[in-house]
Amino acid sequence: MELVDLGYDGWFQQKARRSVPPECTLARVTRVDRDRYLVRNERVELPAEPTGKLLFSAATGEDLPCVGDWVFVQYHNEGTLAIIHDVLPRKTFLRRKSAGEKAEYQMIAANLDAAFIMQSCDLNFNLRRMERYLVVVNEGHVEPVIILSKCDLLDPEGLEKRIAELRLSRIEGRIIALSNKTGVGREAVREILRPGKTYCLIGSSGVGKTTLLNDLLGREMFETAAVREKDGRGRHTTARRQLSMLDNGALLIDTPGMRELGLMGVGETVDESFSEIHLLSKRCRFGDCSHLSEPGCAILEAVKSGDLPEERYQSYLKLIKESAFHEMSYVERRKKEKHFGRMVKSAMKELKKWKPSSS
Ligand SMILES: Nc1nc2c(ncn2[C@@H]2O[C@H](COP(=O)(O)OP(=O)(O)OP(=O)(O)O)[C@@H](O)[C@H]2O)c(=O)[nH]1
Ligand SMILES: [Mg+2]
Ligand SMILES: [Zn+2]
Repeated sequence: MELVDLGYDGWFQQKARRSVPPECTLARVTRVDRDRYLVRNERVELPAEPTGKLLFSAATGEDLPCVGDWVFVQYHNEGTLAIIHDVLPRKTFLRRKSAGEKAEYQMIAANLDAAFIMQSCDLNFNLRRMERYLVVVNEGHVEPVIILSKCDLLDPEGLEKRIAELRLSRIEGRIIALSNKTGVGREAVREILRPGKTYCLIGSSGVGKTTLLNDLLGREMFETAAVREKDGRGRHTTARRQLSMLDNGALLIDTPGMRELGLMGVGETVDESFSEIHLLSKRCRFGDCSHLSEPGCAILEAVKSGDLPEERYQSYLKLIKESAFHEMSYVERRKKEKHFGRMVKSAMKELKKWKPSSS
């Protein structure tokens, strides 16, 4: 096997040339389990540990190696342990806000060619959540592919309706209806997977990410578990992020189901995910329009005239609010939260006056 088979290309080569630590060679991180790592080189997959220097110089979790990263390693103990000295810059990435008050990120995976955002057709289906995932994927410059899994649980009309709902929310890109049970959609997924390219499965616990991976591998390599009967929620079966190589040479990363996708978009990303609103905003009378109450606000006018679905406007506000907050300190945030909440409330009230039919 060569490094190109593991996804290495000219982009990384150029980055690597700049900064090779002495006596180091390249490997790719294939598993992260808390502070334990596996890396893979041309020959083997083996355990790895970051140097103390790398650990202690990491300002945030983002600076630590994550699955999919290219790293510089030195081999020890007769080649049975790799010591990670440095992480190459990331071409693309997925990251989420860490728990806690500080505005910090946690890496999910790096150097992906596409991300499969999976939602199941049952109770898990949720447009707002989909929008959040898309923001995260866009922000990391990763191409999204939406998978609606467990489509065997829904009749064809129901499925059409869900897809229409996604499209109505201006969610573009590929949508694949998949059933791991009947095999519907599996070929469509397979067709996307290219040798030497890296893909990642993300989505709530229990939607069938690992089941799909096992199917593609052709064997029950990783554990799966039934969802809870009472609410259809998953049991957080997958505990670590793991990269596997499929028979055709594609690289697929399975991730643990995320509880709540902390979002830390920059304004730009929100604009990308809400491109039609972003376009409208250029026609607002004031350059710094908050789109809440200003006269001449093109966005509010579009909502009033019905050109822009009110739902869509609300999720835009929600995202803007969240992303703006992350750039503030905690105390600032607490203050603004109240203020912003009041402004949204009064803007909504205004709209109701204009459009009594909408709710
Ligand atoms: N009906 C139906 N059930 C499915 C399908 N795909 C997966 N399941 C079932 O859903 C349950 C959860 O599947 P997993 O593959 O473990 O889900 P996961 O997304 O990996 O969940 P976490 O690892 O917890 O994040 C299992 O009981 C699967 O058999 C499907 O297409 N249709
Ligand atoms: Mg799993
Ligand atoms: Zn405006």
